[in-house]
Amino acid sequence: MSATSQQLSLSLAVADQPEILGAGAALLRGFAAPVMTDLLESLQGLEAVSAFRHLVTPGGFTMSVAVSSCGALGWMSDRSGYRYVSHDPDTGRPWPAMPAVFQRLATAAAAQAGFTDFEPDACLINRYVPGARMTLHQDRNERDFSQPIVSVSLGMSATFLFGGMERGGKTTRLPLHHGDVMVWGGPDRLRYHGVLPLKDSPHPLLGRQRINLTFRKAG
Ligand code: MD3
Ligand code: FE
Repeated sequence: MSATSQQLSLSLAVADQPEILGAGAALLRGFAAPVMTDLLESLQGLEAVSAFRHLVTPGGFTMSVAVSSCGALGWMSDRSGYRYVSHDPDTGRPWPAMPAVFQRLATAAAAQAGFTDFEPDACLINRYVPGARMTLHQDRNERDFSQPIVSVSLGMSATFLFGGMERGGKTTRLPLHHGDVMVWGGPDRLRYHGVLPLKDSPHPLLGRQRINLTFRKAG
């Protein structure tokens, strides 16, 4: 058994029961804590290869969240639309490989929420600084909606919004903290969701930023 798998099964033994947010949605508080050192070290390596950048939406707005990616596919947006691409447009090179600790964490979290054998091929890395936000949207650029999405929160806390299947519906607020992991699948996979403007309360390890790792099976 690898060190990471061992640390993650330990976390299963001691973690609270997942908080159930919907039939296919679970919040695993602190699930990333046992692998945090590895995770942050890997993240630093990735940032050095494929830097964070602000993308433009199809509507012509520059996003307040800066993004990068790792894995076989990376998420991309410009005036012509949203899509996944195999190369970083800024470097012309393939996206950096998904670190083993990222992959194991995502697979273990999905399994904990009841989705076995989740094998993400894309990890979108979002960086929020104070004031940055993500307006309500659905994630529908992936090929297979039967695969869940796993999201890992790092650094400053944020307020996550989850809504229904239509844009205008009621939304529920949920605070997300360093080390929390969310899994969205099944009937909750296409829910509208977003993040309120980030408040300025520096984090001891990451300073004035929030990083969110979003794992998808895109291809
Ligand atoms: C619920 N990111 O990158 S992650 C995104 O915190 C995105 O950076 C947010 O939404 C962030 O697209 C939220 C949690 C998340 C991700 C995908 C979902 C929640 C989801 C897909 C369906 C429902
Ligand atoms: Fe999303």
